[in-house]
Amino acid sequence: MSVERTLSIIKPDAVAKNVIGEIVTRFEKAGLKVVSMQMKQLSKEDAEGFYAEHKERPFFADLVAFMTSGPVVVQVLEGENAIAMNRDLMGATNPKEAAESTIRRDFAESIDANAVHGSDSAASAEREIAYFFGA
Ligand code: RTP
Ligand code: MG
Repeated sequence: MSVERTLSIIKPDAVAKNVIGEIVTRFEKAGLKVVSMQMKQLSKEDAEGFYAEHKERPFFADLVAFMTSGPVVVQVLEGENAIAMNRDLMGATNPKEAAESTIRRDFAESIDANAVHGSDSAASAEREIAYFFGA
């Protein structure tokens, strides 16, 4: 185990639902520390660059449209095993498949409007943190 940093985004659906606080509380209760945080309206270019790995996928245009549909909260979480811990707290991409008591099970509406993003590897975390917060 090691102390890691990971990028988390509270997506437009969760911001609109007024559950920023409830989601952040889950991170904090699990021992993850919020070390940077910014509320931001993503531009089309911001969202396309962030999700560039998915640009050939059929859902890319919908994903970019959704991520720019309202403000998001972008944050860096730090803690033991933060990358995997955050993915566990989030639950599966499709909220219908997400385990009980996960963020997506409790707050997400659909595979598109799925409440949160979390880096999926150490390499992604490094790239994504730099993308929003610099080196
Ligand atoms: P995220 O990157 O947002 O944390 O989500 P994830 O790792 O769980 O899922 P990923 O495969 O990276 O997909 C990014 C986002 O694209 C949407 N998606 N739609 N219709 C589909 O089959 C489909 N697959 C993925 C989801 O909103 C997902 O969060
Ligand atoms: Mg992903």
